[in-house]
This record gives sequence, C-alpha cells and structure tokens, in this order.
Amino acid sequence: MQTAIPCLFMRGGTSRGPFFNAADLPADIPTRDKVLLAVMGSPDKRQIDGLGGAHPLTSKVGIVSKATRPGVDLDFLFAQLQPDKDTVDTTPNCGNMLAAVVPFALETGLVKPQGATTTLRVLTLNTDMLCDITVQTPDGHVAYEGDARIDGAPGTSAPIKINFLDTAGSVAPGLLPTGHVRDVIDGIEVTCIDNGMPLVMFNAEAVGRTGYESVDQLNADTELQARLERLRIACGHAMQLGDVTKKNYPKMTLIAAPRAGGSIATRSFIPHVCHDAIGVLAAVTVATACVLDGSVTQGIAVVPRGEAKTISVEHPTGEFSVEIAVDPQNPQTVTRAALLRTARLLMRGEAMIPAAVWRGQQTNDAAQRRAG
Ligand code: NQM
Repeated sequence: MQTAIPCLFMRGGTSRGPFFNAADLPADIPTRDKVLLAVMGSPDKRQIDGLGGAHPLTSKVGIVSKATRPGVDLDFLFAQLQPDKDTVDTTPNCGNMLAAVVPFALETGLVKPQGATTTLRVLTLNTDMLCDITVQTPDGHVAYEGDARIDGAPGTSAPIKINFLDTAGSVAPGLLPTGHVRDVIDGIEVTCIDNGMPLVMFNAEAVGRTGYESVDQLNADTELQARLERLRIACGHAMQLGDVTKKNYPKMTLIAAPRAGGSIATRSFIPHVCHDAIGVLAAVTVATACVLDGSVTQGIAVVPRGEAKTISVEHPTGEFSVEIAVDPQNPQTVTRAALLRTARLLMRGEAMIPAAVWRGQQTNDAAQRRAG
C-alpha cells in the first residue's frame, strides 16, 4: 500500500510544483524530506519516478498552513529540490511559488473569499518574510482567467498582486552583507546584495560575456560556469553565508545595459543553471541594486526619477517590472516592493508515497477532505 497525500499541482508565476497542507505531511522533518524527494522523483536527472519536471524551476514544493502569528493569515514554507540531488532546501524564498499560496488556501478551504478580491497576509517561514497578496475571487471562487501577462509563462491570466513588506537581508545578514555597496572579489567588481534573495551582481563584460547570450548558450558555457562557481564560493564567505558549495544561493547575476526599453538586462544563474526569466525576489533584489548609489548597476541601468518608480528588469524571455519605493529621507532604503504574478491550479489529487519511504497515518482532516 502506498500512502496517499492530498495535493494540488499548481503553477506559481514561472515555477510549478505540488502544494500540500502542512498537516498532511509528516511532522518529523527528515521523514518529510524523504516524502518530498519521493513525490518529486529526486535524485534522478529525469525525475521519472515523480512529479518533478527535470529542472530546478519545476522541482519546487509549497507547504501551506493557517498562520499562528496574530495579524497573519497564512504560513508558507517553500522547499527547493533539485532533479539530480537528494537535497530539500528550505532556506531561500521563492516569490513565484508564493503567488499560488492564496489560491491553494482558497481552493482547499483553509481560508474564505472576501468578495470580488481577497487580500491575505502571508508569512514565508523560510526567511520570516511578510507580504500581502491579492487575488481575484468573483462569485466566491478563485479566478484564473484574465488579461495579466507575465513574461516566462504563456498566455494571460488573472492578476495576483504581491506587496512585500520586509525583504532586506532574507538569508544574508542585512541588505548589503559585506558592509559595502560594491566590492572587488576574486578580481571582479561585484555588488553582493539580499533584498529577498542573496545575489552577486556584476557586469557581464567582467567575465568576458555580453549579458545578452541565450539561455542555451549560457547553459552550454562550462568555462563560464566554472568561473562563476569560484566567484560564488568566494562571495558566499564575504556575504557571511559560509560555505555555499551545496547551497542554492547566492544566485549569480550578469548585468548589461537594457536593450528592450527596460532598466537593466540580466542573466540569472540559480545558481548553476541559467534561469529562463528571473526569480521574483531576485528581480526585487536587482531592482533594489538599481536604486542604490554606488552599486555595479551605475552607468549601466536606466533608472526613472522619483521616490516611487517602476524598474523593468529585462531577462531572456522578456521583462519583469518591480514597483520600488525609497525612503525620501534615506534614498538607500527601499520601503516597498510590489509586483504582479499569475498562478493556475493545474491538477488536484493525491501524491502517492511508497510504503518503503513512509507509512503515513492519514489524518482525519485529510480523510475528510478526500471524502469531500
Ligand atoms: O527569486 C528561482 C523562481 C526562482 C526563485 C530561483 C524565485 C525568487 O524563478 O523569488 O522566484 O532563484 O531559484 O521561481
């Protein structure tokens, strides 16, 4: 007998993966991680025995529960798996999977719709990050169809607005964890920054590239990848992240002048594969660097004037707009970051776990939900 765990399979932004109610997973973390590896079919390059899509962006899991902290509606724990590794990393954030959290909670009855739109406060447990998420709920149901377009996902969908409340220093100690807005590390001028995602940003020319290469070119460029990994490990120490050899961060971000009317061009390694677009919090962090005096974006980025601005981050499949507001008294402090995502429920059902991995007791809750 396999153990059946209720599961919704969802796209969140430009990522995709199974979502679970935390109460349906083993409470013990090593057992939970074994279960998640079995769900996704990792480690295996093709993830043939699981639901993973053989890429880091489709090797993600969302775990949702009702919040315990006053003033917060939902808790979200994100788990990053890898196709060919046996790791379950819950240290970094994922702003893409985050976009599917409120739809999941509404679909599974964890929360009730509020009217034509529903706004809930979500705590991402990975880094203790708060945000307000607004989804369309006409007629008491989540709307997935609409006119909102995000580059990196086909077609259009109903908009999901995410308003981040506190992102600085998500995993690293502070926005600028080296203490400087710009450093020279391993011979390269870099900005090491974390406004939701730890990033190392540098001019693509500093590593002999243009920053406009295709994802396929960059994923085939083993010489560049070796150079980036050496730099990443050195920057990990400088950012007080310790030995990052086995960690999914910092992400390495090549930058160049915009060439499609945006603010800056990017190629983002997450951290060993080049992203087809850019992560949500990676885009927030790039946008933040664009408004910091002295960062490596200076002389490259085209930044609008004013306290509130929209920074358009160009990436391999389009652009990602981030609304950024800075403190007028201290323009080096970002007070708000907001952006648009979409999500879609792709499938509902049960993830089946081999008995050799976990002989789960179905909770009464799960059994009742299955019974309808
Ligand atoms: O930066 C990819 C993604 C992400 C993470 C990654 C993300 C974020 O595109 O908030 O969304 O950086 O591994 O899903």
